[in-house]
Amino acid sequence: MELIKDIENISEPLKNSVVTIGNFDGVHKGHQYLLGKVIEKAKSIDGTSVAITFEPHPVKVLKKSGQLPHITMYEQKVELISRTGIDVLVSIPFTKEFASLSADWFVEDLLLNRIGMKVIITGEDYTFGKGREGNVGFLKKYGEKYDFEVITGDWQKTAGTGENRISSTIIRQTVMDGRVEDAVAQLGRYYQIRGQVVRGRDRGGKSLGFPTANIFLQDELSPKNGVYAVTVESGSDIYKGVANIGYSPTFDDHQFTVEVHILDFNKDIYDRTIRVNFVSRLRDEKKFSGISELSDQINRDIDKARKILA
Ligand code: RBF
Ligand code: MG
Repeated sequence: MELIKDIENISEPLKNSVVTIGNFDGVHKGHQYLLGKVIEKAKSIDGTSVAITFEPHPVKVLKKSGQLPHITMYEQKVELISRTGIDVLVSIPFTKEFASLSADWFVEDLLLNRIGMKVIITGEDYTFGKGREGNVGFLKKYGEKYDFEVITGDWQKTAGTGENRISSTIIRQTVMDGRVEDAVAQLGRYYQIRGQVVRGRDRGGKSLGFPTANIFLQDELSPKNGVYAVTVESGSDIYKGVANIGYSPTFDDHQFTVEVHILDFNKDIYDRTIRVNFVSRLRDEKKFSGISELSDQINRDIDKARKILA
């Protein structure tokens, strides 16, 4: 896959390009289905499959309270889109200025002149350009004038099962509820977070007997507080682990942490970026009467996790 971060770098229009546009947060089954359609169509006309996305997420730029936890941070999103087999990913830096460009500019300058669009595949409710003046009707009118095809569908529904649509909003809720097992069906993989290992209170190893890697999250969505069976990826290595998300109420820290105890592991991984895949929710976080009660419980968590991850 070719990643284009600056549209000025597209010197000549891409060949017979089949385009889709979206935020693709999560690159979930609905996105995967749509991207598959784009690839299939591009093959049929000997063309180029193109996904256009925005970074950062437009909501963060346009809304005052622009807080939206990401299902996938940028790097994971790019990796996942690349894995679908899309030829070109155009990642447009989303700014207020970009948002103020007209729908005419968007189609003529960006999609036709730069990207060489021959086909666009979008959702039925897709809108774009300043004040959302661009929509499917707008595209179809342009399509007749400039000879490109507009294909629309309710992809989130088609990709779902029965009445269950697949959407980023639904997945955010699923993860926030701690239902990480259900997220698998919607994402087509385990829910993952990525972050740098930072120094914690050094209590886990020394007094509890279970050292943990504390993970610094940017604005990535964290599953509901509690304890989970996880796998941990560090570079090309993969390990089993148990994660705890929350405030460690047994102690009086009142500090939110995402931490993972990696099984059968004793390396120093400070400052490394690790990836944590949530396989199964084990329990709620609890306040224990003392360190030994908590450590007994963590031993049971580990036994359970070993069985689940075996
Ligand atoms: N702390 C709690 O106060 N209550 C818990 O239920 C709890 N469960 C945990 C489960 C696991 C698998 C792990 C690794 C940690 C857990 N902790 C819990 C956090 C623990 O207090 C913390 O790792 C140490 O205090 C070091 O910061
Ligand atoms: Mg994530």
